Amino acid sequence: MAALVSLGGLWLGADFALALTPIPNEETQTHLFHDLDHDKDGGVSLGEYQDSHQACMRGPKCRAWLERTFHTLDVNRDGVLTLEEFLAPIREKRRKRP
Ligand SMILES: [Ca+2]
Ligand SMILES: [Ca+2]
Repeated sequence: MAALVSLGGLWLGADFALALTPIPNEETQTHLFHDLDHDKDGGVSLGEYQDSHQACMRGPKCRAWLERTFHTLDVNRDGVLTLEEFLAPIREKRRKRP
């Protein structure tokens, strides 16, 4: 019973943290996506994604994190982020928010 209460507390904590984290505006993210898409082909390649994070690319840890983030967003693993893939995490957060 105590474990259940503690689990309930954890979930409450997670919901609270989620509620405090601002979700980026979808319109802002759409603009960002088009900024990242340098050659305007409608997709963001890893190169384009890295180009927009020049400061981050100087550190190996940040660089690895950047690549991991890109591959996480690239759901269909074709090496290109579509607007849908780019916005998916925000839409997911919005769905989870009470
Ligand atoms: Ca592109
Ligand atoms: Ca993709």
